[in-house]
Amino acid sequence: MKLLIFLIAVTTTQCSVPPNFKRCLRKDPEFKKCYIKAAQFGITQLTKPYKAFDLPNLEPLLVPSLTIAGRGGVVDVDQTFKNCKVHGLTTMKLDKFELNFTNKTLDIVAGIKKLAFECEYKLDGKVLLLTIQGEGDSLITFSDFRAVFNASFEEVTKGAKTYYKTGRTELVSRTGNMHFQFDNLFNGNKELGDNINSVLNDNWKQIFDELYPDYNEVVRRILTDIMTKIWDNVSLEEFFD
Ligand SMILES: *[C@@H]1O[C@H](CO)[C@@H](O)[C@H](O)[C@H]1NC(C)=O
Ligand SMILES: *[C@@H]1O[C@H](CO)[C@@H](O)[C@H](O)[C@H]1NC(C)=O
Ligand SMILES: *[C@@H]1O[C@H](CO)[C@@H](O)[C@H](O)[C@H]1NC(C)=O
Ligand SMILES: CC(=O)N[C@H]1CO[C@H](CO)[C@@H](O)[C@@H]1O
Repeated sequence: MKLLIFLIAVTTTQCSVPPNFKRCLRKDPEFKKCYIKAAQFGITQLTKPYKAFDLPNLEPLLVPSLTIAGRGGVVDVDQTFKNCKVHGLTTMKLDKFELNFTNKTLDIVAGIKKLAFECEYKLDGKVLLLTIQGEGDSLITFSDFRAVFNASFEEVTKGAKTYYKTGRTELVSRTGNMHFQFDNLFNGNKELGDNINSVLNDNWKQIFDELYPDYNEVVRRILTDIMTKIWDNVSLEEFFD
């Protein structure tokens, strides 16, 4: 799988906490409560680009290209998605957002009611033994999406400031439901297209399970990228002291 996310060059100079973000102080006895609220608020603020961080508007987030290669199994389909608009990231609700400064880790548990990928697609292969082929517009929607996301950091000192360089990130995700809509399958043959869309939707669970590593990796990369841009640009001192 190849992912091309945020290929724009970075031209950053000076940074600090974005003006519409809330700060929390480590010496505050309610520090933990404060920063989970601040993080939750911060997420809702990402509906505008933040140029200093090279952080685009996340609602929707534009992803130029995503590909998933067929490799046997019940979903043996070469899938190419282009010019994707990812909807729903800023509606993420945090259930847990916990920093451990000793271990240099961040654990997040979060939910997104509706996470939708609106893309131009090209499909070629077999799904559940049926031929699927076509290109056009598509909408793939994950409902009640749940994520457990963990990151570990390395401390990097620049002058008097300490930054968290993102190391390994892990994501485990689940979805309550999935809905597929591929327009113009089989060169616009409506009957065949409607039929395949129904088969996909009736069997969404099996398809999700089969493509889980790919879907999960797409979301992990997106979350890692957003998080990295913030931690790279704001020191711990600017965030918390
Ligand atoms: C400490 O960090 C490692 C990964 O760097 C992680 O596996 C472990 O669960 C963390 N421990 C705590 C207590 O957060
Ligand atoms: C932070 O991580 C350390 C291990 O590096 C662990 O001993 C400690 O309990 C963790 N703190 C919390 C609040 O989880
Ligand atoms: C990831 O986060 C979850 C939820 O906070 C936690 O239970 C789990 O131990 C973490 N795993 C790692 C490897 O840090
Ligand atoms: C000044 C600064 O730290 N800029 C960083 C902002 O984030 C981007 C993307 O991660 C980095 O490449 C910059 O170095």
